[in-house]
Amino acid sequence: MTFPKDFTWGVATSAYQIEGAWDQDGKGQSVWDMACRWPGKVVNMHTGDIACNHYNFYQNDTDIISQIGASAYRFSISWPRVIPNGIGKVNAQGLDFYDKLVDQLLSRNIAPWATLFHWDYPLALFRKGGWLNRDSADWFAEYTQVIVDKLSDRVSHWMTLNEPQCFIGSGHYLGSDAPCLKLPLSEGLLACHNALRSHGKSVQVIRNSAKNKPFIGWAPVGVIKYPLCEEPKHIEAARALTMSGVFKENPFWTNTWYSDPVILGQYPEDGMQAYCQHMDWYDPCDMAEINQPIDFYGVNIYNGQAITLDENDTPKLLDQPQGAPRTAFNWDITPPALRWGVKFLHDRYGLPMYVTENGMSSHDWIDCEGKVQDTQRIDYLRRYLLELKKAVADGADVRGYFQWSLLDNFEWTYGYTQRFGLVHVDYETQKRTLKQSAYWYRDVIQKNDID
Ligand code: GCO
Repeated sequence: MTFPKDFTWGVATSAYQIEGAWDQDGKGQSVWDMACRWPGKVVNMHTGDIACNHYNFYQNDTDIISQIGASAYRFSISWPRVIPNGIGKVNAQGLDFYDKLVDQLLSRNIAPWATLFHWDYPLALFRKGGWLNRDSADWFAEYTQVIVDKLSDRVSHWMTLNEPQCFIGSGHYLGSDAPCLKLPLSEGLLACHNALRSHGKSVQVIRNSAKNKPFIGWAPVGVIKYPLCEEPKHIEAARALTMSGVFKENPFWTNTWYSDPVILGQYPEDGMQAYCQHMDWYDPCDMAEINQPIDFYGVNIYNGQAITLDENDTPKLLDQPQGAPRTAFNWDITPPALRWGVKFLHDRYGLPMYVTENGMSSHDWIDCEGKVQDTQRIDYLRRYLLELKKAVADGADVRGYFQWSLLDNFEWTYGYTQRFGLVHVDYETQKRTLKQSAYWYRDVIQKNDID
């Protein structure tokens, strides 16, 4: 069995991680510009000031995408590049960049898949309270309108928010990611609620005013528990844990707290029971605003945790065995997370599924012959894609896969220490070198299958 006909094979990036040009042509600052200047927040005080300088190299980079043969490119739009203060005056030059990027992609037959928010929140709006401010949903709708007016004659594929689990959980509760807030649970939940309201308003704007019929989704993290053994009771235990609305270590690390409101119109019951005492601000009337029909479920999956049942059928979370494969990030390599994650989410929400991110960091370098021999990445992608095929065989409506990432790039608080690209970037010279994995992925795309 191959992948479905017309399967979307893509590559993904995000604005702050690759664009650089942090103050070029009237761009405003984002909370990541702030965090990068805050000692102790980002390793070695690395910044996205220059990154891959994609803002000035985008033509070259779109050539590379077509060399790889990807039929789709997932990129994000920098809100403060387009509207420097987040609301109000539009920066025509910033908007123009995305206009030209989209034209370049289309001229190469690459479908643009635009993410509206991948974490680079306008600093000016953060100073007004950011996601804690109830008006943030209107701000996001205003920004969405500007983008839709400019691009929707050519862009049909839209994602609203990328990984709310991270920019809320890590950004507003754990305090690691920008804007680096360690808020009490009540305020973290409020920021989350407003982000979900923003998603809903943004969907409405796209739906009501896009010039081309839009295909709208979003890209949360997949928080995945998967069964080691394929017996039904193990599968159901893994499913139940994957769908838990409550996690002790980090209450924001769940699927259902985000996706149930968006797709089913209510917060999950277990989460509500655990958190409602922290939600004195909660107004159930907001749920209708959050719960707008969407067309697909995008999910970012890098790994998951295996589970088993003990002799009393109580589920037990398992650590990977000692010495098991790990990425340069020290993340577990757990290919079945992709199969089960996609299947469980498809079963619960019934939407067409796209893997909007999957990939690994490794310590890649250019060898004496000028090649980047990233055989580990090839093996990683092969194993995960074989598992994705099983999800297809299980009956999940999987329509596409976006490899993270096209280019080595700025990995948030880890700066440039993690290379996730199919393409190596020399940050001194900005020279791009296709890694062996890029050629391997090109062959997968051509065959629509894996050897
Ligand atoms: C995302 C991601 C990317 C990361 C990737 C690897 O979280 O959507 O944060 O921006 O670079 O996940 O960590």
